[in-house]
Amino acid sequence: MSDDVFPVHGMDAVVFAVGNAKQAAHYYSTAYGMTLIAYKGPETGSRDEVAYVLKSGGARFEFRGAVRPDTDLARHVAAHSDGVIDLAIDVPDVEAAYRHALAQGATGLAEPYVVEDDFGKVVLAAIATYGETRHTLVDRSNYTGPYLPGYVAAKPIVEPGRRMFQAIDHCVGNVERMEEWVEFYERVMGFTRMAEFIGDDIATEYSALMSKVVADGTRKVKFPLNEPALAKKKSQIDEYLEFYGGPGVQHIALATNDILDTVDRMRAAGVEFLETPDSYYDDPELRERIGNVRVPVEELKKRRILVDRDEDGYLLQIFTKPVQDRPTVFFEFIERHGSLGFGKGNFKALFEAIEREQELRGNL
Ligand code: TYF
Ligand code: FE
Repeated sequence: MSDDVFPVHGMDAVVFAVGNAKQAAHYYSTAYGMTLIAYKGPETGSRDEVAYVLKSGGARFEFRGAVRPDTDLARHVAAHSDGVIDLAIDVPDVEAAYRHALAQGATGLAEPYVVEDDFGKVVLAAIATYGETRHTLVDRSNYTGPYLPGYVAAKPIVEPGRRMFQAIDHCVGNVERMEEWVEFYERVMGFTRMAEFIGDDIATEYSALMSKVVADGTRKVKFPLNEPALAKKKSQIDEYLEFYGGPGVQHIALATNDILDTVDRMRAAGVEFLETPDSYYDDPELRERIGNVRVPVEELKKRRILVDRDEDGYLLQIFTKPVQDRPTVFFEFIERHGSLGFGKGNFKALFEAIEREQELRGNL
């Protein structure tokens, strides 16, 4: 028995609105090792937009592109550039989740509805979250098709190789008032605050942001929320808000079992990562702080992978540079060994690396 007011199974998909979905599908296939599984477009009866659905293990991304100019999707891309429009959540009961959310004050964007084809049926509904982002609530437990009715199965763009990540670990939002959105997830989804946060102590010293994390009861869906903090320097969150044109998804963290291999192959494919300075690895306190990890620090240093330990275990993590023209959305790769945290011990080094990039862009 569970008294969870808003049970979830996990993330269903991250949906991106992009200027060129065809090329995005190619990039995420060749550089992120993802596999194209489904498609819709004019040839399949979708007149106004194309969509490419890619997966890597249990992680699913959808890239949507406008075929016609005067559509909401085209407007979204013009306003925000490439970005995340939907953090879709897999729930056991869409109707119950949607009713609960609305009763708790959420804005409904789509009443529960059923879509069907020969593969079965899917129940969907949608609620609004920060900025122009939404949460589609999905129950696909009675569906065996490639993605959703309306999409056809598609062949991989390149020969599928070893995958580079297997799950969505967490999805981070940049907002103007973090506490407002923490309370939103507590109230609307019954999520709870996780221990890790960046308070104004760390904020004023070097991060220039405040951050809190909410998660569902099973910790399968984790949403950190950042807000800009007044610090010595212009906040990276302000830079995001300015260039994205409002609140939105800042980064998606992807779980990998072999971050060394992931980084090696992604770098070889041309993916750019934040550069951590040598001093991070040469600091004698690092080895003390992290204790025994599965690889020598030298191997981490070679690849600029960060490491952090807490009472539950340790984690390895690395961040890409922004993946579109604007300094907005980026990715994190994370290999967890017991730790449930987000790399608190790395915040200083991480935010300094981000600020070096901000400075190069003339935005500091
Ligand atoms: O998701 C997190 O909280 C960590 C830390 O701009 C973090 O990845 C927080 C803010 C940020 C980059 C990383
Ligand atoms: Fe993160």
